[in-house]
Amino acid sequence: MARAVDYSLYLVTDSTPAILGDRDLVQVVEAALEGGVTIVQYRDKLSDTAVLVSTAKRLHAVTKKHNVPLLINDRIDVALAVGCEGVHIGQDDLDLPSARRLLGKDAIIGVTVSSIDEAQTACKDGADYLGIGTLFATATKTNTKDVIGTAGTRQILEAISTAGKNVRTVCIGGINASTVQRVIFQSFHPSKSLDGVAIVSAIIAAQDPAQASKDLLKLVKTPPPFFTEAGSADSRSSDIKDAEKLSKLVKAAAEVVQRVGEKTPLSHNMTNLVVQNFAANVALAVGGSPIMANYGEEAADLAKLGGSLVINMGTVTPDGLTNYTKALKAYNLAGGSVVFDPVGGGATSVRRNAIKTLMAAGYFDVIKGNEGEISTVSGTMVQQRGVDSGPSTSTFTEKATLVRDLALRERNVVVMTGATDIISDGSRTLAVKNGHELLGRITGSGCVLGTTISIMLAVSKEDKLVATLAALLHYEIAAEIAAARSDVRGPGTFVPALIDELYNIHKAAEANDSSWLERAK
Ligand code: 3NM
Ligand code: MG
Repeated sequence: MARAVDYSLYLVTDSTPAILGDRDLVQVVEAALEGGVTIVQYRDKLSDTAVLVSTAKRLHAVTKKHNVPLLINDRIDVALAVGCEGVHIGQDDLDLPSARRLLGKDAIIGVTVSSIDEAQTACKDGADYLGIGTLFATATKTNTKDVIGTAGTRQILEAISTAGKNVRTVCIGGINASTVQRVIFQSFHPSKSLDGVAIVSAIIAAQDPAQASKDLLKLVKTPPPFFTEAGSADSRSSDIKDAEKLSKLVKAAAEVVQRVGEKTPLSHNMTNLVVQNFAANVALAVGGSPIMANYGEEAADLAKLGGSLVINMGTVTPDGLTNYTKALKAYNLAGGSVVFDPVGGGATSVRRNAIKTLMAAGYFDVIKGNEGEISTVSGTMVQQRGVDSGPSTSTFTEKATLVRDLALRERNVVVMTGATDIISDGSRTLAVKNGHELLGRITGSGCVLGTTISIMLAVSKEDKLVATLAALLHYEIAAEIAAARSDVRGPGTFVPALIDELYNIHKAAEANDSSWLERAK
């Protein structure tokens, strides 16, 4: 009978001074076991064989006391000498069938994999578990092959969901308290999920390895603050065309707009120089409370106020990027929603890199952009001119697929703005045809939509798609009403009229009047 191994919090050791310091490895591991690590791998690339064996024996004594398996990295001989529970082998180590022959069927054998191919082979050869990585670039191991992110991890999980049904999985690389919940959440595949996470430095290098392990285990066992049932569906359903479903969503959106009036949610904007004032006015007009704060250190305090954050990288700088990253982590930790507006994302290599940095630094509840920006975020190279969307050659279906797949990949909501806007949370994809041509004639009209989305999100955490729809409808219907006013003669007069009409809709919704929504299309 196969033993039931708990992979939830998998500790991989490191004896280098940079990580272990001058502490005794066995004491550090014992503290980690007291904190709750569920399996231990002794990984030591430096010591001589005799030291490996004696350290492994001491480690085995403490892991046995905690009833936790001990595996040895790479060295089958050491595992045999110690009589511990198994080994972990990399792609350049002894092959799995040979390791199995040497260790027998009861040994736990895990394999490092970084591609679908490697994962399928390891499953076929009878691995007990896979260590999937490298998840994020890490200073602990610099000679790793590929950084695959949560998206790559999920592709591997999907690929082995049948043949590797009984093979357990952990991921590894750059996992710590600020990334662990998102890693589990975003790697999730409905037909195969991770069994745990493997960690080196966040435990071994921690001041207090027991407390660090305890905190990590708790985070592993708790869904992240940004988790919602809505949109965590498992199927790639097609666009919603069913009139009844659509009208339900529009009704839910009306309730969101109304709720803003009761809550006056905070919208924390880290936005570009061009739109600061406009965005603050729009936030007020739609019933929110704006704060334009670009200093990342403030975010931890602001994130506790129940509002949302907008990260708009319209005028990105190195300092700005550091500030965005800090704020993103603070909101992820506090459970405040974050909207990402990757302005001009495809325009320069600096911006493409900024997108990569931010996407790796935290979780975005909503990503909003034009076609070029969304393509860049999803990884397609698009050379943009300035920050406006370039000419489009893709069909509506191609765009909708791009939006849906990105939402599935990130497990969030993606909005692609355009003459027809496309919104998806991966399982529900909708098109919104409201809006007016004058929105394309003023600056920042997309940026302030991001601000509007942030306000709706703060009062509709349970359904981010509905929040996003509410923002689009509120904003674009206001634009239509404003453009039709007799006092609007062009872009200049359109801006104040737009602010007025945003406010009028907010006031109407507050008074339970949803007649403005009759224009929704
Ligand atoms: N293997 P940390 S990454 C041991 O990608 C190891 O296979 C990796 O260290 C792989 O938790 C890694 O400190 C080091 O980032 C992970
Ligand atoms: Mg190895």
